[in-house]
Amino acid sequence: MNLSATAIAHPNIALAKYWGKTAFGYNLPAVPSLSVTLAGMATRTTVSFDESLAADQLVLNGEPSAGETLARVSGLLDRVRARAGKHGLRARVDSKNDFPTASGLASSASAFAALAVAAARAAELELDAAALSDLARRTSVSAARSVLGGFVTLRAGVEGDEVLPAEQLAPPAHWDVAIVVAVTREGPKDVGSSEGMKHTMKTSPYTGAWVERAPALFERVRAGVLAKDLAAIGPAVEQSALMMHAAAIAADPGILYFSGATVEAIAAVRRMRKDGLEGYLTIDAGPHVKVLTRGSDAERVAETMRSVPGVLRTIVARPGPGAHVEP
Ligand code: 2P0
Repeated sequence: MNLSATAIAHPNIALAKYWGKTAFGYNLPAVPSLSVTLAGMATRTTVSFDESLAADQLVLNGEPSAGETLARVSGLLDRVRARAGKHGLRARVDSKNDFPTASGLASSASAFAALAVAAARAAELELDAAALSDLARRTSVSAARSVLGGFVTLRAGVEGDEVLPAEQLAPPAHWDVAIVVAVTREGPKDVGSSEGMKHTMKTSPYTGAWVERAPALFERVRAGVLAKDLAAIGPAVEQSALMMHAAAIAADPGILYFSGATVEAIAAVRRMRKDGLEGYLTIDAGPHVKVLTRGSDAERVAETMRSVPGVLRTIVARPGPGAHVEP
């Protein structure tokens, strides 16, 4: 019996941000989000259930890993074991990113999407994309989105939700856009997303405004993606990111993910637009700035961003597929 499978998943970038969980339910987002799953960068994860193992084992990018990360992995494996009726069976998990962890691209999204797909297949569970997305969401909300390809939405959790999967809004070929990542630091971030959003929700006086206004921004982004209208979507994309950061900055104590280079890059994007090159920024839980632009403008935007003081390098990413089992 070969209870082993390998899956590939790609990172995603949210154009309408998720930040904060609901007070009820299990790991449910407080606001709706919309993301683009990216091609070109991938996590490749192999899960092997093995009767001879006494405990789950995790190897991350070639190094044995334990503690909090292994506990999160085991949490997802426990759900798979419970569904498959394989309670006593431990697993070996081997996961590799082909992109650097400090690249400004969330590795937890692709990591837990790949883990969900590989673990379900290895346990011989027949789960559809919605069930796999819900499984990933229970460990990391953004991972629910990486299960699907192209343009992906995830609604906010409501009281009574038992399952909450992400859904594909449009396939990768729907719209020729690119995300230019301006990398401003090589190294780990200060405050992790889960911790940062929890602290924001608990202590920021702007939490109410964020949770109240995020759905309208999400709707604008959703309509703009469907209409392939960059000028319509852009201001909402920027406001979603800046409002999320404003809420975090106003927490007690404030969480500031920006560096000096982040601020320089924000100014550069605005200057670039004035000069006629259209691109809109978004920023995640780190100092890197990501610019949404037309596919045909991507290289020119990347060149502009590389000239910004403090920008170390750029990565050009385009819409890509959802998570899948490696044949
Ligand atoms: C997003 N981020 O929508 C937002 C914007 C970061 C900033 O989703 O606690 O790793 O595992 O659900 O998904 C990163 O948070 O947090 C994230 P958990 P997650 O992409």
